[in-house]
Amino acid sequence: MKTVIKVEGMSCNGCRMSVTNALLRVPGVKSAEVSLERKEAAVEHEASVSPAALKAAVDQAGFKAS
Ligand SMILES: [Cu+2]
Repeated sequence: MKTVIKVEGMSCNGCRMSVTNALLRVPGVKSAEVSLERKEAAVEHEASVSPAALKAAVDQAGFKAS
């Protein structure tokens, strides 16, 4: 499954890596491609992973997911 979420608050490549790593730590996530320019994250994951869990991980990392 693939879910694309909007991510607010990223300003540099460090932010991008923080968001990427936060998403990769969610169990069931296979890959995460985060774009600074588009302010979004494309996440490849198993069906057991809910969009809410992905957004929560981003929020906990200090950013704003929607
Ligand atoms: Cu940054």
